[in-house]
Amino acid sequence: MKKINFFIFCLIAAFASAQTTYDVNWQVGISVPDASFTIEQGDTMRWTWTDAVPHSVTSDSGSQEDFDSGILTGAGTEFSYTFLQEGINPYGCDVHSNMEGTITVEAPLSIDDKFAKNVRLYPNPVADIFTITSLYQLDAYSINDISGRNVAQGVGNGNFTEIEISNLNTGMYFVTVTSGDQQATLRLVKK
Ligand SMILES: [Cu+2]
Repeated sequence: MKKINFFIFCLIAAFASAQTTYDVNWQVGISVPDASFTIEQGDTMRWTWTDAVPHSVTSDSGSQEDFDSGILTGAGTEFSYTFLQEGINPYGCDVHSNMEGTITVEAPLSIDDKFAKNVRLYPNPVADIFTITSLYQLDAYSINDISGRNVAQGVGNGNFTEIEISNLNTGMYFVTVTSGDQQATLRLVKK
């Protein structure tokens, strides 16, 4: 009996430790990509009000799960929601129609998949400066041209890394980003 209890305890502990909380800075002007993530069942999204304007976090009528913070005001206000069902959850702010995003919930993903599905760069094509957003904090990036020659590299800056490439020739490049053991490569066009 004791043995079985311990086994169940371990099972619960292993399951619980796999769940993750992800942060969104919920503010006027947030872009759709910055408000959209692909997570897995059991993960929690946490929206933090980072301006002094009233907002809500409210699921759309076609959302897989229903969630609604109500309209709240004040920098530092938080709303968290744990997603338990696989599905697509478009949501937005009831006050600002252009504050919107989609939380896509999948069956448990590998860490590699989770990282790769949540790295984005914009604008693309880019003239001077582009931003890499990622679910996990970036450690480093490197940029190679199509012949594989390294043309730039540097350290990451948390979940938002801005990179200036006005000195590069126009054309296609491959941006490789790393976070811990995770790595992903994205295509970038310099115009
Ligand atoms: Cu709002």
